Amino acid sequence: MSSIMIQNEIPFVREMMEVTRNMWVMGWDERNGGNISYILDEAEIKKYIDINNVKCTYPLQFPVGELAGKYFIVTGTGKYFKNVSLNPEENLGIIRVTKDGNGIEILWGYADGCRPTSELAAHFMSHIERLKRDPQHRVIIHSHATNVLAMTFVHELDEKSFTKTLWKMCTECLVVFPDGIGVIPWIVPGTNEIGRATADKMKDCRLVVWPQHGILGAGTTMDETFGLIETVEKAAKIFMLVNQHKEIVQPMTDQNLLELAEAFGVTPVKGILNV
Ligand code: 2HA
Ligand code: ZN
Repeated sequence: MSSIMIQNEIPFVREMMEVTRNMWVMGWDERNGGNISYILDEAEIKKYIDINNVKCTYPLQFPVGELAGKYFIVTGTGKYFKNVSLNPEENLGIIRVTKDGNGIEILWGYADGCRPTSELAAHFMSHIERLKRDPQHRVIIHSHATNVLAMTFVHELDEKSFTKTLWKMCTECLVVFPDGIGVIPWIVPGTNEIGRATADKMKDCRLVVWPQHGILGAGTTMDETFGLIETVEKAAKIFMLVNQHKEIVQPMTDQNLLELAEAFGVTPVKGILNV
């Protein structure tokens, strides 16, 4: 069996191959756009790789003591989602945060010598905040989802208003993300600053929009996290389609949203509905 076929058999590598392929096919992650990190259990990794064989170690600019000893599979910096399923060992890596939280150890992958995503600060800082909220949290996905990005050019960037518009674009939205969407100001990508701003929003919600850039989603599984972004992207697409017309003739009302929340037993984040 070739090494690619062996990698196909590893469930978490397979999940990364499938989700990156799907996101590329959706047209959301052009070139090296987008990145994913996924927390793995040591017991699961040990079935497939030697966790004592550290290929290399390097320091982090931002200490992450809260993640010390944790394992992740992470897309490589500069790598294309298009190519992950063709060559996972070159485009993905498995890393472990050092015991002091000041560095990472590469255990597998990045075969041509690359490193984890340039957005590692945003990923790690967001993982820390989401784990505080939910010990089952595992996945952060960043994507250049097309219509979300487009919407940030034409919709006001107030996060309450942004959330409400999306809730009203598809009936399922409020049920899928009752905790709403955080929106940060435009910040240079790949910096600790964008990481900090994103993670601050992740304290209260699982979706953060980066204006004129894309979106981050957080979840307990790959499917859930992908599904969150997919739902927002669909709603943003409806918004962009509807927005080509002068006015919405049949809007969803705040009362509709309230009834929906009651029917599905979700609690809309406070301060958005006026009923
Ligand atoms: O991985 O998407 O935000 C490239 C990017 C940076
Ligand atoms: Zn990006």
